[in-house]
Amino acid sequence: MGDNLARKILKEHLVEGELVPGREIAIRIDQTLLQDATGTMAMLEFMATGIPRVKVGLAAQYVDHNLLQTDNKNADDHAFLATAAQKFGVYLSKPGNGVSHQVHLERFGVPGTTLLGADSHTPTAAGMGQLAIGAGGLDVALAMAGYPFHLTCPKIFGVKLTGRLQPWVSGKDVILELLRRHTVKGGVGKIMEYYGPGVATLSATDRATIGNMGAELGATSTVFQSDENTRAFLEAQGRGEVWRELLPDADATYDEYDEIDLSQVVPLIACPSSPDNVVPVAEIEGLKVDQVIVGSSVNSSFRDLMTVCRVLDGRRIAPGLSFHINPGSRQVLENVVAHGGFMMLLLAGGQVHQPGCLGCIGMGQAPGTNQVSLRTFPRNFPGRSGTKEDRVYLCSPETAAAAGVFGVVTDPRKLSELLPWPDVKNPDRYLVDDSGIQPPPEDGGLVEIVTGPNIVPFPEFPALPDQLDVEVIIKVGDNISTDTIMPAGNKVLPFRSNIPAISKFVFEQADPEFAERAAEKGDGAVVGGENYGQGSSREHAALAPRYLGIRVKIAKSFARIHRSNLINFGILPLVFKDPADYDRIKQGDRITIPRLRELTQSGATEIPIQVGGAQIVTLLHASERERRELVAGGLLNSVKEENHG
Ligand code: MIC
Repeated sequence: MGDNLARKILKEHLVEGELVPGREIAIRIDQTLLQDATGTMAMLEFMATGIPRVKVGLAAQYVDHNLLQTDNKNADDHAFLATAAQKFGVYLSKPGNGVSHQVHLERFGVPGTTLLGADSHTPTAAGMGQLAIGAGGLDVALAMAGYPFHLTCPKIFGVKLTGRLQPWVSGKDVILELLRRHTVKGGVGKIMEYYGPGVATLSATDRATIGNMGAELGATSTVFQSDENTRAFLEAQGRGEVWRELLPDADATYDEYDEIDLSQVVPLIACPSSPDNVVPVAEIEGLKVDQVIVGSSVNSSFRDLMTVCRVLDGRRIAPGLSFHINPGSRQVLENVVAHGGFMMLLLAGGQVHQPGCLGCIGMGQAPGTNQVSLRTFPRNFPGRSGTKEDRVYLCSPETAAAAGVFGVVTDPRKLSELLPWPDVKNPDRYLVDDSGIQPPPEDGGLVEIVTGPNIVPFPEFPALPDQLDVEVIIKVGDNISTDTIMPAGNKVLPFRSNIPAISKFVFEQADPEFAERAAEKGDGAVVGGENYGQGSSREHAALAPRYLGIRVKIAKSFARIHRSNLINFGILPLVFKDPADYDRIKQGDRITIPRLRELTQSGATEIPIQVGGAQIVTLLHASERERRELVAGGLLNSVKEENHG
């Protein structure tokens, strides 16, 4: 029985445990990625380890989220990151140089290596044959410090691709098809591995798109083979020497299995407000569109943008519609300019923005009330755009371009009536300009870190008490995303390095009084449904509630990264043994958890809790290591304990 590719890479990197799905393993990390919104906190956490220089093969710090400088805060954070990067041996990708995922693919990714990134879309690097995993900032900080990364050994979900995509259909439609079939929970606890003859028909950037949005399936990672297409992309980047071939064994097996005939995939669109609310574009044709945005975290590559340029060439954007382009990197922008695409966009009436995440994380580009916005972004969780009750749809660049021309949702295959399918390919040789990347000096010892007033020291948390007596501060439903727990956007993101300040925004959209109530009550609990904490890797969705006194979250199930983040900051992630018990708890109830410390320490799985007069059984699925962290009051406390014996 042969090995699949994910297993091969895991085997090569395994430092603890056995590759048995469900068991805890630890893997060696070769590269790390931080972006600025998660990076300031992660950098502070790295500093707390006291290690003078990063111990991974390559560490990169991107500034791509907090690009608006409306006061000192973001600029202060950038100065902090730039100087800390120099001091600790980290490559810095400066503001305007692009989105971490695209730039990492272009300049740093190496096939067959592991990449741990403080961003859930880190698996974009699947396009490069990397095993890339999104994690909380603290996990990445510890990987930078040379610690292995612990995770639950995932199942490997093999997706066999056959056939070839039809004109006007692209990688985005493939991942939307998977989301349609398997939902936002379908990948939890799994690595998605694409294999079969259809893979060779997909470019590195189409694979990157599919990898990026594997995060929307809840998957731990996504893996693609490293083949001639990977080599072509690396050679076009002038980095051909890092290529190596990586394939699954011919008789590889998978824990789960699905198959997609690429020739049968049609243009798809995710409707408000979940990435798995997917229908064929044809089904909602004619819906008036007010705004279109192409680019940001995903679908911001040369091929994607140039496809849009070619559609718009010699045409005008439909009246009344605003059409935005957010290039994935300066390199993409330079190459689009060199191929004449920029002029096509400008003459068509498009708005071209600087490379970065921008509206994808609610940094500007919010739609107006009741407006329909079509975006090639990966997420459309409620309110993420910055507008309450927003109507955000997710689609391919082809579908976005068709809406730009017709002003209404249109199956992009109808563009054939106006022009031949452009079939844009990535260039054989990109224009490469690394002036936006600042390499670290050989010795950063003398570099002084600039710490502005927005950088507030990391809060300290006490150890787990013997018993908890808490009030349920909020009860929420299924699939609550970290955008609901800890919103992003222009108003909130600048506080990512200031936990006391950012904690005021926890659950702001769902319940504006949450933060005040939680702080007033002292210790508290949150009750949730299935897949609680899906979406981003932002550890602030655990750290800020913990700061407000949340000690326990009880849910029907948790999303992977959020669950780890909860443990990292000493919040107990308890799961209802009987999901029906969810209905027996309401907001305002008092919960007592006797012998909690003892039960956590002893390895007990069942943790009985008392609600009013009744008893409910909850489960604590946690490894020995995680239990130590919970008892210590969080991962940093437990690392400090270990280091001081
Ligand atoms: C996202 O798409 O939600 C982000 C912005 O990339 C986040 C990171 C963040 O919240 O800082 C992610 O996916 O992890």
